[in-house]
Amino acid sequence: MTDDKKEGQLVFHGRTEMIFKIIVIGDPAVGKTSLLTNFCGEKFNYEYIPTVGVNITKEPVTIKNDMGKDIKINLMIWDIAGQPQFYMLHRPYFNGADGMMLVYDLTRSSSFSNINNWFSTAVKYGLSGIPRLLIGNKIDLNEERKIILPMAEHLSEKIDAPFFETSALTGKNVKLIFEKMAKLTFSSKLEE
Ligand code: G3D
Ligand code: MG
Repeated sequence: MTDDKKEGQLVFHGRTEMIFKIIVIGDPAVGKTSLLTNFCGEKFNYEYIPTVGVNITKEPVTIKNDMGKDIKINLMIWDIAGQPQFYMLHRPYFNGADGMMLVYDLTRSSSFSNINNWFSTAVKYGLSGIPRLLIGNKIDLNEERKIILPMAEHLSEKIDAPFFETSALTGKNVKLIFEKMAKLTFSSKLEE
């Protein structure tokens, strides 16, 4: 790790660059890793942290602040590694998260109902106050859809998480959700 990284771990890089920890949670096979690979593209580069059972990748996103000035946000994105034993997540995964993406597969009802459990777990670890997004992935499989919009909108209100539908396969809305996550975390830090 470079000195630069160490110092920048939490917040400021000369005022215009910030780094946030984002966790991506949801049932196996909903497309969490695929969303990341689609977003990060060819330079996708994971660092595997065996003790926590996660892959971590860093991706810059540029957003505009209220003054119209460009702000570079580095998203440090934590993705659960494949092995089932790691789905029993523990504290280090959640610790210090600045934002969370709750992902379900819109063709699979169980992955949608489990969002409540994923959210409760995050709350249990003290993350009730951080920005979050509700993401229905695999919209390219619209004909096999099980989760209709009113259901998702209802949950979105209940857990206070803006809702988007994406496709990691076609890339639809993928960039949008990561930019939205960057904006929400940035705004929440300003309020602190
Ligand atoms: P996970 O990280 O949540 O466990 P993965 O999920 O990203 O590993 O994806 C699980 C499977 O769903 C993969 O298929 C992947 O290609 C597929 N998938 C992910 N996102 C989408 C999507 O938006 N649309 C469609 N149609 N498929 C998607 P395989 O066959 O490789 O297991
Ligand atoms: Mg995965």
